[in-house]
Amino acid sequence: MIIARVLFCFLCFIALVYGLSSPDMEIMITLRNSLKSSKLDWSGPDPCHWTGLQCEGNRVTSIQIRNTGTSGTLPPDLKKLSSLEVFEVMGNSLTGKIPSLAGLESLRTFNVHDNDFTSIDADFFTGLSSLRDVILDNNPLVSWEIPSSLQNATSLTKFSAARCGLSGKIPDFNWTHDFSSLQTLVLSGNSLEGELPMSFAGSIIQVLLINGQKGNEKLNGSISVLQKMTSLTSVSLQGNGFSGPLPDFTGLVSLKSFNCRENQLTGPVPSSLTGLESLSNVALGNNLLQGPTPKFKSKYTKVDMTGLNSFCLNTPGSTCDPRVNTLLSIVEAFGYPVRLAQSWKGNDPCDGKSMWVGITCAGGEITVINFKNMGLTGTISPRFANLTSVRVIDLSQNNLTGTIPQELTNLTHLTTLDVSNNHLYGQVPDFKPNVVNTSGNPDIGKDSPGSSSGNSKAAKIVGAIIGIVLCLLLIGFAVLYLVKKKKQDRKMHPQKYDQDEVKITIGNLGVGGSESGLSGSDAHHMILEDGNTVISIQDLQDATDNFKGKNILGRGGFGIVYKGELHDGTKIAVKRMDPSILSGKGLDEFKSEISVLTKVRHRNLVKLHGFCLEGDERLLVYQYMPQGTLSRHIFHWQEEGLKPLEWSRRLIIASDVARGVEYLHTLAHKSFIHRDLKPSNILLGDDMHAKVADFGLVRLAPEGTQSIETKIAGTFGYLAPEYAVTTKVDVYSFGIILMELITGRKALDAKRSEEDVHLATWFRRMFINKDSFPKAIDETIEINEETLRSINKVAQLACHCSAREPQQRPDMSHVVNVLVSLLDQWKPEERSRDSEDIFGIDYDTPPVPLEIIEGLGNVSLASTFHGDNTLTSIPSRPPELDNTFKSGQGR
Ligand SMILES: *[C@@H]1O[C@H](CO)[C@@H](O)[C@H](O)[C@H]1NC(C)=O
Ligand SMILES: *[C@@H]1O[C@H](CO)[C@@H](O)[C@H](O)[C@H]1NC(C)=O
Ligand SMILES: *[C@@H]1O[C@H](CO)[C@@H](O)[C@H](O)[C@H]1NC(C)=O
Ligand SMILES: *[C@@H]1O[C@H](CO)[C@@H](O)[C@H](O)[C@H]1NC(C)=O
Ligand SMILES: *[C@@H]1O[C@H](CO)[C@@H](O)[C@H](O)[C@H]1NC(C)=O
Ligand SMILES: *[C@@H]1O[C@H](CO)[C@@H](O)[C@H](O)[C@H]1NC(C)=O
Ligand SMILES: CC(=O)N[C@H]1CO[C@H](CO)[C@@H](O)[C@@H]1O
Repeated sequence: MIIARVLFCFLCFIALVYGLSSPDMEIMITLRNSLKSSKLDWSGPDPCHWTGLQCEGNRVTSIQIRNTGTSGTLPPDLKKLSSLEVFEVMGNSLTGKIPSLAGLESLRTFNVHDNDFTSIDADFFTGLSSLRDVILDNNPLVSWEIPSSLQNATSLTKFSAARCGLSGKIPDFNWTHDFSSLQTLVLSGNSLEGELPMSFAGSIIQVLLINGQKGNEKLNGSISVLQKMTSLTSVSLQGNGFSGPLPDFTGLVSLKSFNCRENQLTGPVPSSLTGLESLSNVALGNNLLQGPTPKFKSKYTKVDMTGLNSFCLNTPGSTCDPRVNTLLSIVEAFGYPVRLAQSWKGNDPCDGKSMWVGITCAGGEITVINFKNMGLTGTISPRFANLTSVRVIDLSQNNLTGTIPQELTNLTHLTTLDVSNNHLYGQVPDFKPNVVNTSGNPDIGKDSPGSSSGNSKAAKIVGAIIGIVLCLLLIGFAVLYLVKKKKQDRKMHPQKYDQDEVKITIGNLGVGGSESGLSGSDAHHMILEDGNTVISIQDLQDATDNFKGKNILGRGGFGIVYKGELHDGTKIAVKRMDPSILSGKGLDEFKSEISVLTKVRHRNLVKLHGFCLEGDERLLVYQYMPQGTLSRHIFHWQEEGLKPLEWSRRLIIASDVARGVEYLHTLAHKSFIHRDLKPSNILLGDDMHAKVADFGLVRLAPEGTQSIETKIAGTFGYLAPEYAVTTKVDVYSFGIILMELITGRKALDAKRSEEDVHLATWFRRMFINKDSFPKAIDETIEINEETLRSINKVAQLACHCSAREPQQRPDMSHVVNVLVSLLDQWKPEERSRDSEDIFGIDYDTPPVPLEIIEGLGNVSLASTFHGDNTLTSIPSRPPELDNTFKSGQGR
């Protein structure tokens, strides 16, 4: 008895020491001391057991204390939590500075909205290369600008900084290139000024809310760049100083909400907007819009037109007077100047009362156009020729470019065309004598502006010099490249050259994943990043007892997986490729796996320790996952002598897998499709958390391409019905896995009657009938009212995921949200028991995560198809939008 006690105490002591030795302990205690909250239970020696915290190993990965009435400050050295992935403290009363988290490479989510923070460091975003979601809304940060360090956050999908004291300009970053995943940009209710950066063109931004900038200087200039932002779904520009016309909306086929109220927009509402089928909300009031009052084609479009504009008539769709149309077509070439739009109201330019600026009439006909010195830019429209009665046109002292249109010579009554002091060029058409005055246009008579002979000679000489320099540079690079390539070849075949070479380069990778972003067979060379160890064949032979049969963990289509142990005691799983398939596809597969795994780091994806490419050997070394595959635990638990999985555990596994796949789908510059998701490719650790394995089939989906050439691969039963390989094929497979988790039945069960062979079909049938459904649930799951509710939700999700039509399936981010919210709803008692179960165990096992690779996939590689590569996700509509439509200032 005494011995047992002593032993127990000793174990406690060990656990305590171990707990305290967590590298995060010190900073977590500092954090605890700087926060005040009555709701958080942050007592106890192990931070991993504190409310709202999650750990992996003994490192804190997630801090989520939203809406907990917490006050206090954040410690300046918070970034010592170097494994932190999720930081969410929204809806509290935290004050002071948002400390720099520069360098936290794994940080994915940073959400501090609705607090009382007053400052943030300009280097906040430096090195945050995994950062996806940033939400800073509603904090009284004192005047700060969007920092240039944001360019380091290349994985950004959502940047929301509404009402948080931003000033200055929206920086002219290379938005499309640097933020190739950015879908949501919210900057409402700040004090931003300046113009929209032209580099927004081509971006995949879907939600752009920049309404309600305060102060005198607001966002201004043209909104023409929107035309090239074809992914936009929701736009609010309300309450700014934007001017110029509405752009062409033809390409914006997903646009649902467009709010441009309270700006200085001019020109007619284009038919590309009124005809937009996708549009459900549009608000145009309080601008200077011209032409006919728009009539929207779709009856589902809700139109808010309250407030003033400069439309010719109030009845939607009624056409304007021909003179109005002519004048509008003339000023179109000037970009619809604000000054004219302010003055030109109504439908009669010759109505003595309304006094249209620049227009003089006689007998209802326009006789004089006087636009002298109005700061006009743009060109002279040929449509002047429609003003058949005009006598005088004065366009002098503006900044007009282009040529004088030939059509103007048709104006038979024209006595004066004064275009003096502009920047016109080209031949002057033949007018009657003394009609045209072109003085003060330095380039008039020349073919193009600035083509004076002296200049062009100088330019030619400069051009020649630049050409020569470029040639020399090119030759230099070519030589360098050849030298480098030779070196790399040498590294490729170390046995041929030098056995001591450490860094290995693989040529002709089957997929991209190289820094250059090359994909397909175009990718030439990839230097593996530091940190991926090359492990020698000798070490692997030692580790696996020279690949002894007793160490075999599994067999797959491409080779055998062995269990092993390195000299330092690290347990590993070694995937040894079958020599017979080392060439061709097998090798491609192997290389693709390396290139993907070295890029991909996520706690729900299996980790690659290292690899070995020596002689004919092609070996991958993974962490060992002691609990094996998910199939073991849901289909074979009886044979294996395991306990069946509880529902809460299944839910956790499902959300782990969903997170892993979501990550794959939304990687920074590239998106990966797994294509062979199934329970034998899902591995469990001792903490019973899941990681997705086997990226052998993952192919890089090049960004921006609508279709990719792909090989069809995968496992029957999990394979989506369509040929097109998009991220939605994984969503389908995931739906099937959810069904398996619910029923304990395999995707294909040959023992069943013919109509029930396919799990998906059977499941749907059972699910439709609420009475029969409980019979479909795995009988090892203990059902009570609450579990049943949860299972029902998951069943619904499973059906949604495995919908026949890919576009009907949700995105993985939606799936993650649903599962996480189900986990959140779990009974508190269940949860605390569960989290002990998850995290407590970490201190009993060695710190090295142990994993295995199994299920290399009975994969067939078949013909080539073109697929529609759907990579974007539609974010749920932000609450922001509804408010901005109503209040305008976005408060
Ligand atoms: C953005 O970066 C890409 C790649 O570096 C480059 O091709 C492109 O011209 C850049 N765009 C702008 C507007 O600088
Ligand atoms: C936009 O506003 C700035 C001041 O913030 C001003 O200098 C600039 O001329 C304005 N641009 C336009 C096109 O109105
Ligand atoms: C202007 O003239 C062109 C041909 O000269 C004609 O097709 C067009 O309908 C006219 N536009 C208006 C607004 O009168
Ligand atoms: C006209 O252009 C010149 C340079 O091209 C510029 O300096 C001047 O400010 C411009 N004037 C107006 C009224 O825009
Ligand atoms: C001028 O008008 C005549 C007929 O009225 C037409 O044939 C000709 O094309 C017009 N010229 C231009 C340059 O518009
Ligand atoms: C042409 O315009 C210039 C500048 O406005 C003026 O000085 C000159 O007198 C004009 N020439 C004629 C012939 O009207
Ligand atoms: C714009 C910016 O802050 N860039 C930084 C990105 O990160 C590297 C180091 O990781 C810095 O050197 C850059 O200055």
